[in-house]
Amino acid sequence: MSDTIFGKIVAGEVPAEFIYEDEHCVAIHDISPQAPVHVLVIPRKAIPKLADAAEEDGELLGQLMLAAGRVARQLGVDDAFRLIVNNGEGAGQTVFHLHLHIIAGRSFAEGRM
Ligand code: IU
Repeated sequence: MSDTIFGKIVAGEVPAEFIYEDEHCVAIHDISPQAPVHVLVIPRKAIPKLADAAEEDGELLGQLMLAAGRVARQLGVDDAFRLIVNNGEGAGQTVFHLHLHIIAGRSFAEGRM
């Protein structure tokens, strides 16, 4: 799998509560939430960062987005959520196993990322 914490979580080597899972990915609550809803969608396949994704990962990337929509619906935030991917240390990525952040439950003031 991978040596990262997320590789261990998807492999079941580190316990975590999956609030959603399918054949492509799992979703967990972020351990250090930046908003009332802060969920991570983590592919089972370990791709270090988005820029490392290959052509053959195209379907997986689509599946991750679909899963994010499902998780948002499940949590009742599908009307207003933000999806974030931090790519690379300079962008704040700390775990080098691709993941999507679902952020919701706070105001998204105009102009603020
Ligand atoms: P980033 O995109 O790599 O910066 O995000 C990593 C996230 O993983 C960050 O929000 C952490 O709070 C979160 N996280 C976690 O939920 N559980 C963990 O065991 C570790 C990090 I390490």
